[in-house]
Amino acid sequence: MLRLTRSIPPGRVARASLAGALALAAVFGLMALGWAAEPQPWQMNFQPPATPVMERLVNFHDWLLVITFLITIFVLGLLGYVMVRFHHTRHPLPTRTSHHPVIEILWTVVPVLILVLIAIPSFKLTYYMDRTPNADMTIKVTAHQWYWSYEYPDQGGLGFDSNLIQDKDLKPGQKRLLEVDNPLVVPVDTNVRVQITGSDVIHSWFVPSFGVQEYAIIGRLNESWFRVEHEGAYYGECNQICGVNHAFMPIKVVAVSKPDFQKWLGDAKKKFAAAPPAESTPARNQMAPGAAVAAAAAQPGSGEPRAGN
Ligand SMILES: [Cu+2]
Repeated sequence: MLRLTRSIPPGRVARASLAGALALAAVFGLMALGWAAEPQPWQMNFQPPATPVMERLVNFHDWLLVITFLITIFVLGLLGYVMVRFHHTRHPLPTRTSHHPVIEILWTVVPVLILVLIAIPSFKLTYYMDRTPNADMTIKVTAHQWYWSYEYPDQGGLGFDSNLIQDKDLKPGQKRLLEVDNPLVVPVDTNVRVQITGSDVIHSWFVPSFGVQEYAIIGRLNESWFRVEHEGAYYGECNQICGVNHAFMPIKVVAVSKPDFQKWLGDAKKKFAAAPPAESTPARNQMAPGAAVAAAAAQPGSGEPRAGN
């Protein structure tokens, strides 16, 4: 059985976001609320990181927040000093100074140094996120108006479509607008290379707790990667406005233990071999009548050949 429970140790989350939470608390009197692998009402911060990439993104964000906080306090202090010290009651005769080379060099060089200080770890992280040098498995994601299809090229071309579960079909406990019929299932502690493409318009495969956001573009194969550290269900959405049902193509990734993944693979191969996924049938999703016609007109010839078919 797939386990859908979340199990991120609170200590790790707390450490990762400590600096950010402290800074936020100092400024706004707020603490980070609502840690979960899906969006929460009134959420103020990131979802808890589920991959090393997202952990690094959160740490980098927290570090930037501290720098931003210090700069803001410094500028506010200068402003306050000028307002008090040079108030016309205290300083009736304004100075005629118009240039001060030392200060001018300082206020040019110091911000440049700060930017360089930020750019170095930023570039390092960008390259780290970009792709994994040692992928354990590959998954191909194809975006359609308005659903996703997933393929496992390493697993004999296993492939299936992932569609939103309509409100009327939701079972108790299922999340509205986030739940799908066939989630993407991956093993934990595995470097998963994701290749992402599109079949009609530009979409974007975005799973916030993974730190993965990759455009799905027709005729291009974009790449990203993730390594899920804990079993659980992780939710995302298309985040590129892609048409009338853009909001109705959620992403659900279920991470399971390696033995459970093998078990799932066996079942899935049987299930999806019995009912091979139809390629790009635009009318199946909830769709406005006019959009169905437009999408159907855009479809012929644009379908991706599916591995294994
Ligand atoms: Cu989309």
